[in-house]
Amino acid sequence: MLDRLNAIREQAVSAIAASADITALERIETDFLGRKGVLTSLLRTLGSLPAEQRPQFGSAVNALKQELADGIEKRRQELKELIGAVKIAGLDITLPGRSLPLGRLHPITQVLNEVCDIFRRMGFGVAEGPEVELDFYNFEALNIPANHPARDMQDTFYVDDKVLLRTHTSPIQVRTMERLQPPLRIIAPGKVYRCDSDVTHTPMFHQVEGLMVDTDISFAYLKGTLTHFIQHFFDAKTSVRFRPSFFPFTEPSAEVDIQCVICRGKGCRVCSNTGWLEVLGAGMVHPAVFRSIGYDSERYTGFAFGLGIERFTMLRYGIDDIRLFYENDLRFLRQF
Ligand code: 2U9
Repeated sequence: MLDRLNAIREQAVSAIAASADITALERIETDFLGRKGVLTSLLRTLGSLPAEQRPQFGSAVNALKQELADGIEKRRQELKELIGAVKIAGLDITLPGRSLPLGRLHPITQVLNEVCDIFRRMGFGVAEGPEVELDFYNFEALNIPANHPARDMQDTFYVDDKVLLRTHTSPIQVRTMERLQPPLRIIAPGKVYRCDSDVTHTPMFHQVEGLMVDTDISFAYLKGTLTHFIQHFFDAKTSVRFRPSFFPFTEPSAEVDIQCVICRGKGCRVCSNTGWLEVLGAGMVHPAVFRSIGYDSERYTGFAFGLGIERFTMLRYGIDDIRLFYENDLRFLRQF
């Protein structure tokens, strides 16, 4: 019986010490000392003990009751002082906690992911590469001649004679072709750098380029793939047109326009009253590009394209100043 009393003491003492507020303490008081509590129930069994043991057991239970009542009272004072001190410090610990601010993806990242997802669903793999590149991968392998304006110091950030910050993600495709044989179907997303800065240009921006190479890839593949992409990104009814153009790395080349998403083709400030917006550049890979990385240009054909993510994001959300993306103003960024 005395062992049982010791076990009860141990249990109660540690519960009292662990109680963090008055409510928890009052629950302990009821459990051990209340009318239906552990010790009261124990006293009720007194009658079943041999008469000579009753006085000793009864006084042991009463002593424990007193001991626990004292312990509970002491803890009650401690908790009251603690709460008083916190209140004096100007804290109300009964208020609900503040929720942590939740971050989100930058609008450029959201649109970049969305563009990549559309091409992934068409079976394109995603390739990446270095932002600090060799002149060979950024220009030479892409049939961009030594006197081309893109190579000018005014347009490109050079590290030294042979090293530069990539001006497009095309070097990713060149490196991939060096590594793998056709058939090839990849997109190349990433940051690119150009010496340029105004309301529609920043020195760093994001591109997604794409490349498909096999034995019978025609211009029809290019038109079909890009029309599907545009009608998924903008609207299934968006009109698309292909205009002849020129790039050193593609022949023939085209610029791709969509019906203006702002005025629906009626003519406005954004489309300079033409009703059309240029959104992509594309073309059939120039045979000289295939030759520079060792593909048989008689056997293989392919198409390539490039787009600027900032431009797509501005058109999607009707934003007219590209610099808003890079000012880190939370009032702007929280809208996406
Ligand atoms: C390889 C061969 C060909 C990628 C291409 C364009 C056309 C193009 C611009 C769009 C807007 C750049 O961000 S932008 O200013 N891009 O017009 N890019 S074809 O052609 C390649 C790439 C890699 C091996």
